[in-house]
Amino acid sequence: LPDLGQPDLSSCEREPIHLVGAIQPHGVLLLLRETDLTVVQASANAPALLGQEVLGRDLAALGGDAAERIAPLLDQPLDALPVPLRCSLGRRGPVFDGLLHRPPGGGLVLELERPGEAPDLTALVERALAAILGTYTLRMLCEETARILRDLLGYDRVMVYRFDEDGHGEVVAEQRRADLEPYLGNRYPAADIPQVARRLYLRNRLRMLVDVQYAPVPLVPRLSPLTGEDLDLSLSVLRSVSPMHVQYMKNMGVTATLVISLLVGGRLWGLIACHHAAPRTVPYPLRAACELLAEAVGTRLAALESFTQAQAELSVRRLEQRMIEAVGREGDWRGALFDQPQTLLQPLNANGAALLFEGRVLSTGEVPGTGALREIGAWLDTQRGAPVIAQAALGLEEPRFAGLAPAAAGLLATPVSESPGEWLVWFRPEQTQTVIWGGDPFKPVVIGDDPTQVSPRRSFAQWCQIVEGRAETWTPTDMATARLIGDTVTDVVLQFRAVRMLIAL
Ligand code: BLA
Repeated sequence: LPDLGQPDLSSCEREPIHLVGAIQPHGVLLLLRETDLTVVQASANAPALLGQEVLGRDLAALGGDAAERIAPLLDQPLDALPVPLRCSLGRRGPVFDGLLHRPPGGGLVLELERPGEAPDLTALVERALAAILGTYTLRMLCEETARILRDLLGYDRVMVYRFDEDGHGEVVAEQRRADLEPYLGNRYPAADIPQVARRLYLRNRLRMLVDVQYAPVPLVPRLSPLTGEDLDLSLSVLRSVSPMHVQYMKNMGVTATLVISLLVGGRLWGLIACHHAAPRTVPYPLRAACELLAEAVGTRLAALESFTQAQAELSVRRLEQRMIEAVGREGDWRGALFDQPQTLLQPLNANGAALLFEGRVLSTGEVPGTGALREIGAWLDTQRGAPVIAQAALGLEEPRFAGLAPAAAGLLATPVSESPGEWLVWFRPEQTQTVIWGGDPFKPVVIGDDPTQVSPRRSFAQWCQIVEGRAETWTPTDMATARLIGDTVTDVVLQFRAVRMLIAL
């Protein structure tokens, strides 16, 4: 393992994973000078796999058609996405699946893998795309995604892993070999996937770890002669994986992985993570198909997320309608807010809600007692200014409310009038309260100082420590919805008070 200094989580962020100077052994990497396609740097396994010395020689002289096939590609940028290049290398040269890109600092990186058996993909991809487009809830989409990928790739386990607002992960869908322990519902702390890796996964959308037992193959010479620095392997498919992560996979009993980024609106929404107990490679055409499918999943995720938001807005409109009707019928609007609690709770994914209005308290679901609610109202008055007040860890922020967790660890509030003490408040429980886990999540785990003892159970224990006293963080969408409800109620309150004044006259 690299010397990362003190064994703490910040050390993970200091590992430059794209500058490892080594690849996995299932392929060959060549760095070519652009002007004459001379090989200036190569993975140490090149002579063995290509049957000849390559350093210092130009590609055409090595035999095969690689040089010819590269020539017409040279006017492309090649710096965002590697292009596939099926080519042969050597006299009676074997055929390779090649990928070509331009790393920062110049030159061309050509990565070669022996092609494997790939099924006829057209029909498979068409069917998978239809299945993805046919889903109409996020859950259904994630489950379908895991099923499609497992059918297509045959890994023992396929998980859809979703990031929350704080970067923590949750396994939201899973397909697995029947005898494996389920990971569905598992949570992992953000630190399990360092920021450097997440940034990389925005650009390099699919990573394959073929065999955790591999010996990394160094690049020769170690530094790129074109830059005098480590070759930037950000876009490389063969890049040697961080030893920290390899150790994690070993501790988990996993031998091979394939992980695909799920992007929504340019942000890393989550990952599709495939695990296998034996070494496993996926040939390039099948990987390309998976990347395409992940792209479609991302597009569908975006559509379903905005649909969910539109539905939340629609249900606020209905709520407004019901409040106005209630004013006409009962002379009061408050009942309408609470007679169908789900319309109040569901759009905000909250477990409880309370209304503080004209000295009275109405509530539904899991909420603190009336005394505590009044105290919260008084505290909210000191926080006035913003249209919504969001606290994921109320008790950590305001110790006198610490006793409200775990049932009401997080609070989202919006004023319903100009008057002090008049608020609509939603509550969320501590995150650990909502976890479902196949095994026993609360089985004690000792967290030592040894950072190589990384494993899912230790991660879960770490996550529990991190989120202690914290509810799931309110998202910008939650805040927008709360504001919409708050504004709607404020309007109704204004009308209600105007009507009451007229009647009093
Ligand atoms: C990367 N860690 C990752 C990745 C995942 C996880 C999914 C991305 C791997 C890829 O894209 O190929 C974590 N994987 C999990 C978890 C599960 C899983 C939690 O399947 C549970 C089911 N990891 C740590 C710690 C460090 C760390 C403490 O837990 C830091 C010292 C590092 N994780 C780490 C690094 C990478 C990583 C450096 C990048 C690996 C790479 O791309 O080279």
